[in-house]
Amino acid sequence: MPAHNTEIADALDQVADLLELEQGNPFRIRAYRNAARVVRGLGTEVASLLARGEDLPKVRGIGADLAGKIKELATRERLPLLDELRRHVPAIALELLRLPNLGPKRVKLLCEKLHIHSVEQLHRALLDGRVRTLPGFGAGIEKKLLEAIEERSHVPSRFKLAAVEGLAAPLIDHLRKAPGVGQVTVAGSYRRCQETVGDIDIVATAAKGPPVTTWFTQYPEVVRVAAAGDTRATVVLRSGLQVDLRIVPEESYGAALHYFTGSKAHNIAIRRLGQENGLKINEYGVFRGRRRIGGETEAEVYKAVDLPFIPPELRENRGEIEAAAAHRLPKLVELADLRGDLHVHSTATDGHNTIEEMVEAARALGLGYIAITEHSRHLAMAHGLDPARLRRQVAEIDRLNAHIGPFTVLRGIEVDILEDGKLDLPDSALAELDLVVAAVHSRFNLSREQQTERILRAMERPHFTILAHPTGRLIGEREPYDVDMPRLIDAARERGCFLELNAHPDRLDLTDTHCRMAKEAGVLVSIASDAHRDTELSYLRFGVGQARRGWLSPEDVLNARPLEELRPLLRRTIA
Ligand code: DGT
Ligand code: CA
Ligand code: CA
Repeated sequence: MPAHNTEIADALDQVADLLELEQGNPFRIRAYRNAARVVRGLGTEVASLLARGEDLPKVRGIGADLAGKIKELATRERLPLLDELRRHVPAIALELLRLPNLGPKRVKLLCEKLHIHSVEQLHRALLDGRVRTLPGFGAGIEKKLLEAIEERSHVPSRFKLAAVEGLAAPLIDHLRKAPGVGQVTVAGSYRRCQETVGDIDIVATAAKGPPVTTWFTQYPEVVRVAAAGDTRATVVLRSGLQVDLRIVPEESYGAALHYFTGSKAHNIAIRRLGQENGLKINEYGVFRGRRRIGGETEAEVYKAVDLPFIPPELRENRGEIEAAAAHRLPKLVELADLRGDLHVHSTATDGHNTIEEMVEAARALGLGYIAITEHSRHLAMAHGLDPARLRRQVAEIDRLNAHIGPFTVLRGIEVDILEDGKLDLPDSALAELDLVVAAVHSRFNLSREQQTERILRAMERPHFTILAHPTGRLIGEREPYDVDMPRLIDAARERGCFLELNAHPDRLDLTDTHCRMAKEAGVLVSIASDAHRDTELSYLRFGVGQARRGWLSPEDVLNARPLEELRPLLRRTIA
């Protein structure tokens, strides 16, 4: 894709900015600014001119050299000069240049007079009133900069659970080697298995805090130490993820873990229960007056308010405290409860491993069955199956089942739900299968009414078994399509079909609240990896975390059933 004139002009302006920061030749700087203005004002796109074999119009002040640079930019070639300048100029200057009202002159003043090395330092200098003392900075600019910085820092930048897992594991390994450290546990939203995490909160125990906080801030991935004291520290990792560490004595471990696991709403409710019983509950322990009566374990915190232990995934103050008090907490599903996986791809469509390889990986995880569910022909990009290819795959699966021993490959499909609610393959083809996973992969923007009707119509088909990733959302990338979930759940119950909880960490679709709705309606949920390669079968663990947040017990989970109990459930009787 060729560059637009505005992009070319921005690059030229950037060169001018950087030259100015570097105290370059004023004539050269002016030439680049002039060229930027000219390009911005041109009636035609430079790229189209070049594509037609024409040359740039002759403009005063744009010589052969600059014209050459403009052409390079138009065809998206990199400008070596710009790369070179970017390397020389300090990163903070580049960052400051992106703020409103800050050109090279003002950036230079900030860096040289106020020694600003980070946007946070600029923020502090603005708040202290130091910035407005500089020549050329008035109250108006001060206000605009403050607004821009504060708005920027309010933009929620949350990390997906799987990404945090990858970042937290080596950090925890590092912390376990800290001098004098005892327990090291990740608390916060990560421990509650929330689908995204704002920052990691770690609770550690040690008799002496300082050696541990020092060790923590020396972790090689740390790019910034935001705060460091004797018992707490906050750092930012190279990935941008913030980490809060709290160090407490062993006797406070349970109380601190409880406090920093949250959620805040759950904590507040528990603390209020304590107050009603004349207790003070904080991150150091449970106290009656000045006497500590517990806090070494989380169980002691709950016991103090006459409650059984509440699993972290439930701690959102969404009824778990009442349920605990009534001894009606669900026994939550665990990874080990899963017997199989009902949504798996292979090389026949867009997967990366053969069916045999997927079987081996599933066996290694302790599963007893998988369903091969390739895409159907409508998904041409994924090389989806038509009836003939599906028939061949079914024959291949039958052959495989005959010699793989105590493991079963179920014959499935991930069939597209077409816009009119029809399925992408005829009933005659679907009738040959053990199960039909049906999915919306197109027309995400239908109205709520149309989208709901579309899926309900698909559910009417006699072989429809499971609705895959029921809302189509991709966390942080694509909003869910608009659909009436309570109606889908009701329909699933009436028709004997099931909903999928897609465990891919970008999806986690169903949400926790929808899982709970399905459970209350008596609709079973299939926790499925949607694996496209053997390593992705382990995504099931994220699905289990989400299912636990949705209060699901093993009885609520379709694939927590052994094959002989599963089979009759997959057979629908609607004709
Ligand atoms: P996040 O980081 O946005 O994904 O969510 P959390 O839940 O990890 O929240 P965070 O990191 O701000 O705080 C960690 C825990 O600390 C939180 O879940 C509960 C506890 N906490 C934080 N602030 C307060 C507070 O003002 N009161 C109480 N009771 N607890 C708090
Ligand atoms: Ca957190
Ligand atoms: Ca935090």
